Amino acid sequence: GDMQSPMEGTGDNRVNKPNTSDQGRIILAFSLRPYQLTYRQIKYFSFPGELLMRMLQMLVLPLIVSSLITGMASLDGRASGKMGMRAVVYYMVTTIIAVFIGILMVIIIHPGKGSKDKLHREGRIEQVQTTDAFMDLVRNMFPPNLVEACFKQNSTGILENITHALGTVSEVLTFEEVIPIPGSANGVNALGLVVFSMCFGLVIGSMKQKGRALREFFNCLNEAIMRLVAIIIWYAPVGIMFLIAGKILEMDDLAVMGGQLGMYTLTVIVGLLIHALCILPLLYFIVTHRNPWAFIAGLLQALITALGTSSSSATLPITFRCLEENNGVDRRITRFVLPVGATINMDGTALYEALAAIFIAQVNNYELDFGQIITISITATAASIGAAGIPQAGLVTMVIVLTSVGLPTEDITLIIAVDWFLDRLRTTTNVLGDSLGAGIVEHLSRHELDAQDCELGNSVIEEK
Ligand code: DAS
Repeated sequence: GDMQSPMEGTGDNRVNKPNTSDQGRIILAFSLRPYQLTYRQIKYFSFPGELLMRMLQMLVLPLIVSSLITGMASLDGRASGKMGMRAVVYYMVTTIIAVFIGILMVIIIHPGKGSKDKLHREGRIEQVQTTDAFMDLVRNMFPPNLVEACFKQNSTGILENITHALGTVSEVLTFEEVIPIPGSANGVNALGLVVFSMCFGLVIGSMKQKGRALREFFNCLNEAIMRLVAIIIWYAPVGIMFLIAGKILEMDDLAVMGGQLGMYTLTVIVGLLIHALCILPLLYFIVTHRNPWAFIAGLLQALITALGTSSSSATLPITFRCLEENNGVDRRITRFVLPVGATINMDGTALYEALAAIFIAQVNNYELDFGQIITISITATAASIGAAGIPQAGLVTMVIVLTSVGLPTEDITLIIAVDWFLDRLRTTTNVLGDSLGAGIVEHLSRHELDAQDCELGNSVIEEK
């Protein structure tokens, strides 16, 4: 209910009469709507939100690196191997379930009726080969230059071309001046940094006495970054309020909620809700026998931040705080699992990509056979792993999914108009999946953690 209210506002053909129930929910934005602010005024208005986004992004890089290195260094090889396996199994299982729900929903609800007259259809986007895209994914795991990896993804450039093409065919993507356009030079190569930090952490962990200075350095760095996070937390509610309110003010320009697009939006929402509010909590309950809602309640701030920023990597600092402070998850787990999860585990994105690809097939009256649906499931999974945790990254990697079954990639423009909104919801699902995963991995790893506590005894206390 709450999530849908902003969309209802766009449905009534740019009538600026604010809907009373919406007004009650997000008072600030809706009471300003009748004033018809200009684009510039809206940007000024959402400035406090932009600042929050920048502060969070500022911390992400040192946070990923320091937490992974310390996390890996404080575990012995055997323990980290086991935990890593558990995390990877959890990521795979939940992502596959998410894809399955997405496919099921879009087939049952069938939002796309074959139609000749498309909403917009201009511009051609270069075709991308699935193999090239897969190679880009692996290529990014091994950045040739670590400094460059801090601000740039390595790619054959194919995805970047597509991003530019998308930017020109759509007003919507260029709209997001506050937030970097996906695939642009602003993206951190998180995957590459994750791989490097994990290996580096493992190595200095095994270096005994010699590695001590480095271990202490990164541990201390991590501690300091988390203290900065604690400061930003105070500002976060204000920033998020302005981020969301600013977006609601912009919405008049996006009033394209036609029947098909409306149904499509609804289908994605239903799919995400089923995954986030039924499947994931159930899984958490089955594994841990603990109350998932109490756990989720502790995550509320992270979930709202995800909704406000539409970036799981910008939300990462808050996710850390919520899990460690509110839910008491062991730091050895969060440091290890969260940066990896935020980078590769994106249930919401996987669900969305499979669903959107089939929607595009439906609109084109294109019958998909069973093999093609399997192909979509596999490529949607890969595309969600490859998507960076930045706004609308999933829209760009969807090119891989569409190409794999020969669907027209320029039809991404059909769904661009609502993507900013769906992006927020899928990002929230992504963050929820990562967080419940940390809880589950902690539960499964409790014996190793206990054993390590006894074994290391004093040295653990000393490092803390
Ligand atoms: N918004 C992204 C995230 O941070 C992913 C996406 O675009 O689907 O999770």
